[in-house]
Amino acid sequence: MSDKTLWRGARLATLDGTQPWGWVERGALITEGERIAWVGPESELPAGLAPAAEHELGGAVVTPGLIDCHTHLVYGGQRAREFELRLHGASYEEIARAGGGIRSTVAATRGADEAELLRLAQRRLDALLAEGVTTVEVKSGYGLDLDSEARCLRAARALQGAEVRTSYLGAHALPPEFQGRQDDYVEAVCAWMPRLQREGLIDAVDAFCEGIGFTPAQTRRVFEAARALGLPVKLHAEQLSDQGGTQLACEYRALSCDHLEYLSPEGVRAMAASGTVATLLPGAYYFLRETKLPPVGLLREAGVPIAISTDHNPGTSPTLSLLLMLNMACTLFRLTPEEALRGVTVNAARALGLTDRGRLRAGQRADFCVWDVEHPNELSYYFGRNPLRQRVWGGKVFRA
Ligand code: DI6
Ligand code: FE
Repeated sequence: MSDKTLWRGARLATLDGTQPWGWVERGALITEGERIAWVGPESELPAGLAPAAEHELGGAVVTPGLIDCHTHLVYGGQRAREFELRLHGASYEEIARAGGGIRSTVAATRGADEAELLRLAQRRLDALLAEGVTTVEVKSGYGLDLDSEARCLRAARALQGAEVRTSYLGAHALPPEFQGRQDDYVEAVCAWMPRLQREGLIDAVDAFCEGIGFTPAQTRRVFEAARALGLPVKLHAEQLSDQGGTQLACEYRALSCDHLEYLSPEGVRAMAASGTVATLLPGAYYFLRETKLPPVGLLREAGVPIAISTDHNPGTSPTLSLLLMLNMACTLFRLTPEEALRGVTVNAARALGLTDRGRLRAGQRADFCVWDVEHPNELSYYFGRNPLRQRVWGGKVFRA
């Protein structure tokens, strides 16, 4: 008895091959267990196939499962009050310097146990799943001591419904107990790393290189510690100012540099040379009312792969809609709808160091979405509408 499942009557955006969208007008897919066994035009389906199950999709669009490659999903509390203060005139940086901002979330996170952190994060993840997310990256960075960072990473690992990749972001902000001792804190972040890795809690190491975050020299310390453990790195870089963090991250062959509004032409060249993905975060750009655009034209010309993500976090991007980010990537950053879709699939996979997902191709994971649209450009066109019909994760079907 075959355990193959046949999906037919699909309009496929495979994002594979040389056609725009990797388009197949009358397509079919065969899945076997967690993998895609075959993809192509329905007219070329292998003969003698006896699938155990068959789905007729009636012309619905199928894309790879969506990948949200930059989130801070695990934290306590929320920051609507800070949003209000900003509307009364305070800036994000002023609030951060006055001990609010990230630090207020740190206090709420430290006060929550693992079960509570998991419950809150699962609710947030469920919103992402409802729009077709099948892989999500989750950062720590609101615990800022060994136990609290471990608790957050364990909660991330325990999330259900999508594959989770974790990033250790100990160097996110300075915790109050290290006030005036930034270098000591960076040493502590490095010292905790092997213990967290031994517990299987770290897939990559991240840092916030910024005037209100950590200096390039401190970021380098963190990256050295990661390299010594064989862990890949990524970086919050050039979000509020140009610190040259990107060039530094590229020395360490970073998987991705994220935000990048203030990225310089030298930074773009460094990314192209190291094969680093540019992860753009339109939610944070929008919510901070940033006006400096990331250098999309230069990134494109240099052939730097562009990913798009929610950056879900309570301070600068409280969105839980990756589809809305597709629209914003187009309206605010002028990406094309195809670039935007590649940004939440194949390039997002690459930003996580994953090569087994992000396209519809034989051998890839059977992670895909069935959409009630006629063309995948509609995914970027609507905002505030969710046309997901089915989400298939590891070959298993979840209805929207
Ligand atoms: N950049 C951001 O936009 C978030 N973290 C970071 O490094 C903001 C985090 C927060 O305000 O809680
Ligand atoms: Fe972030």
